[in-house]
Amino acid sequence: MYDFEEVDVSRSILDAYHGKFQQALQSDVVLVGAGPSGLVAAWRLAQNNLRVVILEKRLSPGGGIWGGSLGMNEVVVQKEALPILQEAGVRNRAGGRLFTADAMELASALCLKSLHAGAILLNLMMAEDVCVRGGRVTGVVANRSMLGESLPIDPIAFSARTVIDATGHEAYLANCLQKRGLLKNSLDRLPGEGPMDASSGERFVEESVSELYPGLWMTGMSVCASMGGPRMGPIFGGMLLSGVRVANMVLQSLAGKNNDDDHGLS
Ligand code: 48F
Repeated sequence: MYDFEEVDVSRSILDAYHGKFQQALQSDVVLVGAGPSGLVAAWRLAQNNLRVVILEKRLSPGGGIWGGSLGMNEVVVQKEALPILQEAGVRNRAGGRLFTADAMELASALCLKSLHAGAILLNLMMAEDVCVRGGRVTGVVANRSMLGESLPIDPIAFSARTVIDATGHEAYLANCLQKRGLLKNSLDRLPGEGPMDASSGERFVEESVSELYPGLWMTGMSVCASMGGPRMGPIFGGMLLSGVRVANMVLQSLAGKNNDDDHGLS
């Protein structure tokens, strides 16, 4: 007979989850979306001692990785992304001019790497909106997935120094700003993705990583969806490289802000 009762199980969950939730309420970086780009960015940022929170609306993190292409659970990457696979301990196979890896292995490894680096991942957490103060994104408003859509339940705010939109094809946070006319372009809606051009898309998703609005950075497919880059289909190297790039740019930007604060410029 084990020495515990049901109430001990319930209390353990509540204590641990609420501890995690408390910590998540205020952080350096909130990332919305736990696909390949978001997980790699979270891993890199947490590795650099930032307080990182990932909000994912689905039950399972991993985004589009699991399904590979047509449900064939292999992902394709180009050689430029191999160092990321190697660092994550993901095995790969050469296949012509490209390389493949098991989709399950990649999704699991990226989750584990970001968590072990210190990121907090809250699943079933749907970002509904952004917080904007003084012309800067200062956080994310989120609700329990499905609850917010079906019942009159108010969301909760997660504050951060920087927010990253890693919501993939939805570019959800960028759209929140766009529909209110807060982005510089005067379009009614974001340009959306262009037609497929795999190699140009892969370049675009990495090279066009940027701060779309003060405090809001874009990575992964949301870069293409918000800036009109080509789609690229089932190749994932660009997503991983885009995650590394946004992490490096955010680190640089936050380091600059720390220096400004040190010099009384904030
Ligand atoms: O779609 P997703 O995997 O984004 P990504 O990192 O990678 C794109 C590739 O998977 C693939 C591709 C490869 O060539 O084109 O599509 O850009 O992951 C996005 C994650 O964001 C979550 C969504 O459930 C998914 O796991 N997500 C989207 N909107 C929200 C969200 C939201 N409003 N709140 C929370 N999570």
